[in-house]
Amino acid sequence: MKIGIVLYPTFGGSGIVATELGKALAEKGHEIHFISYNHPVKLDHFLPNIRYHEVRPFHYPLFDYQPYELALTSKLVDVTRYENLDILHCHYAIPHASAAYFAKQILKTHNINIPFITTLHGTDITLVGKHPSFEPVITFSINESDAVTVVSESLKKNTFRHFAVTNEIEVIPNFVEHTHYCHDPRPDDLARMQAVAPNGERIISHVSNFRKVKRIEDVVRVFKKIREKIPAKLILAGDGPERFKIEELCKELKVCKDVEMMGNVQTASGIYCISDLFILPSQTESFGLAALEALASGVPVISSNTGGLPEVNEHGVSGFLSNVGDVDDMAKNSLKILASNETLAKYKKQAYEHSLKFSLKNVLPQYEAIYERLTTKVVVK
Ligand code: GMT
Repeated sequence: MKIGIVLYPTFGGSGIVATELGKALAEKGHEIHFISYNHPVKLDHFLPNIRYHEVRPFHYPLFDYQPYELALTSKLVDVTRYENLDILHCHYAIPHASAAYFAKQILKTHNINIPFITTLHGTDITLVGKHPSFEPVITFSINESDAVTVVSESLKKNTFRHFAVTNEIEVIPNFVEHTHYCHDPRPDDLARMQAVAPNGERIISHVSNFRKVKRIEDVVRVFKKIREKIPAKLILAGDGPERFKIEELCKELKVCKDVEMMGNVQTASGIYCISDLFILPSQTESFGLAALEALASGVPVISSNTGGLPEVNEHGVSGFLSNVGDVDDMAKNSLKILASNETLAKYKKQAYEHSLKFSLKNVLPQYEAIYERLTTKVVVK
């Protein structure tokens, strides 16, 4: 099948899921066409059946705002026609789903009827999409999509709560390819572990895009409480608007010497590989892909109990859930896991086993089934 995947090329979870999905589909023999404004950060290898098409808005001095959505629409029309695509798969509603709808209408005038599927990832619904400047367009594009998927049951509920959706919504959870994550640290991992924690300190980590919604200040506060009881180091990976504030907080709490700020990393698997615990205390989280990546590396997770996180992190099994902002409870649960080598080993094992539920081989066929369904019947909308 020839599949156009429309995505954000950045480190955000939706772009990562879209890229990994495309790569896995290509490995299975599908022809994949990634469409975005930049080379996707996770598209680090090429297969003969993967192509990348760049959207470049035309700059004209009259425009205070470059009309990206129109450039994307034209690109979707162009790629669909010239590459004979069978289906478009949009990751993140804004502006991908509405551009796909518009492209579909244009393609009808060329006697091409292409179905499009929209995968909602979270902030396109919970934070950005429901804003009045987007809401009517989002509602319309969700209802006009030939299929709609969301990454968790929680996001499905939120979508119905915030938008007048009449279309069916299917839940397909995010996934991991377990072979991309380490289980037994190799010599270079052990060397990194030695560099971060030379005296065998416990290694705690957090990976995100450093936006306010991630509540990274809670990570630092939980870490301070852990470190008051046991020797520990904290790795913070990622970059974003909160970074400066977090650097200041580390100074204020006098934990800087035990905190490693990594900035953006191409792949976080090397960090999970040496971690004993992963903390994700988000204000809202439709899924929490980073938590799943940690679990897949056998790292237990301390998270908030918001949104889709309870679907990813099983309380008392793969880690623990606490109310948003309850740093005392998060620290208490962290210490429970880190209490001894035996408890840590138990939770590590349970974390890994729990993550198998989200393995690529279970999730990929669910997307393929939708592609099959939409391309075998003629959809007239
Ligand atoms: O907030 C982020 O981490 C970025 C954002 C995105 O759109 O890329 O992530 C959302 O989609 C991810 C992939 O499906 C989910 O794992 C994240 O939970 C979700 N973020 C939020 O809901 C805040």
